[in-house]
Amino acid sequence: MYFDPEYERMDRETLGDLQLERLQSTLTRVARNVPLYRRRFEEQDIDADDFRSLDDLRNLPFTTKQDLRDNYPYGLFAVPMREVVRIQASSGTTGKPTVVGYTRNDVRRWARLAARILTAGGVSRDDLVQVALHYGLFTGGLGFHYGCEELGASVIPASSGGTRRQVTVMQDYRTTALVCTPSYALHLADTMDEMGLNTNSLSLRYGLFGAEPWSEGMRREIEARLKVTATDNYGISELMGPGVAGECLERRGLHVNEDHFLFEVVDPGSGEPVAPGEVGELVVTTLTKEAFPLIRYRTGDLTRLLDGPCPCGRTFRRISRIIGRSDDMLIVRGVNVFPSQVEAVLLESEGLGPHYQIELSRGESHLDEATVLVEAAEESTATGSVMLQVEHVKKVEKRLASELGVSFKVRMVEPRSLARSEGKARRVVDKRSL
Ligand code: DLL
Repeated sequence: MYFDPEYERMDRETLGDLQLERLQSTLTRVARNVPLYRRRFEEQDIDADDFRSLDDLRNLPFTTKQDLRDNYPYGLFAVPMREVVRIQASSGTTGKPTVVGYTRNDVRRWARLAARILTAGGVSRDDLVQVALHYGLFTGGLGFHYGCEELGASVIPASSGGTRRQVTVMQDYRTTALVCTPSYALHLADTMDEMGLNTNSLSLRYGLFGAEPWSEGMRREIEARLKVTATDNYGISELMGPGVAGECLERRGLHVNEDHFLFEVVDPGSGEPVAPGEVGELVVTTLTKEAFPLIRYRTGDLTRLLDGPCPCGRTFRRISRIIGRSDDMLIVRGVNVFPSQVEAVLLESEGLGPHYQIELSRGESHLDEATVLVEAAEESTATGSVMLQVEHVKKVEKRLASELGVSFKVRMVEPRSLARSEGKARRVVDKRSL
């Protein structure tokens, strides 16, 4: 039931002492080894040795995604490259993804935290776990894979895609636990229907899902169709990947691995802590990461802290499901996309005006469908043939797919046909009902 009972059930006072001790040593290390932190601490007269209480955390500056971009690729590493045994990156998007390094200890700890989350979701060494998340720079596949091995479960590294093959593997290998994104779980269920397969003939019992937003409604549908107990898992590559927080079988919020991460919830505008239980932006400080420690990292994810004991016996605090994002990053089929990246491609393409809108929907297949409506440039409609327009559209679709790592459909519309706004443009219409 617990993978690390001595930590997962630690009394809160001892946990607080452990967190403070680990925070102090993290602060000392980043001040010594990471120029960005050394500079900031000096500027603000922060001395790691003065840290006496976890409440002092709020005096430290935030780290933002922009800081990570400015220091691309290795500028925030706190150890020499010879200590780094693994490189991962934030999902899919090109431009400047965030590169994350892991020491041997980081990889070991990551495996243990993933094993905790798997255990909390019902998986044991008796299970056959099909990991249908991408293996590669994305942290999902490898993160869960190492967690399964650490736990002693039998891992089936199916990776993502090849949906019919996934179903065949699930049936033939008698998979008992499935790990993937929630939208892919529904796509698998649809494919099973198409293949005429009765899910009762499968051996599935547990499903661990994450990497994208989903809802209780989606959970019910996945559980009913795949006959699994479904749990939610939160992670983010900058911090580690999966293994940061996850639900236990009570499914009353996601337990945070608090011995390795400090969570705060702040008002995205003011940066001040919100009242207990209020929704705000999740800010995380790593307590044990060696290669890539982060201090007060603004995740952009909106959630709230849930206090009070959980009947499962774990003492770690919980967060609610991720409610949304404070910035404009979109997650399309698990790939992070910023509207600004779409815009950059459109603006460089011939025959297109600058006005566009991104529409997101979830089709019958349950997979995200992304369409960019873009106005034809006035001059191109005056002079251009339909054939030429079709050609432009195809070119742009190709560029978008290669720049973003996920396909977007492009629909050219009449000049001046998209709604204009007097304030901020509404660039994204999200019709995905979760
Ligand atoms: O998605 C790590 C992961 C892999 C987590 C597999 C769980 C399972 P990134 O690609 O860096 O890392 O994307 C991180 O995805 O900031 C959230 O916005 C979103 N996200 C992750 N888990 C959840 C979740 C992985 N359970 C970004 N619910 C985060 C809602 C989630 N959003």
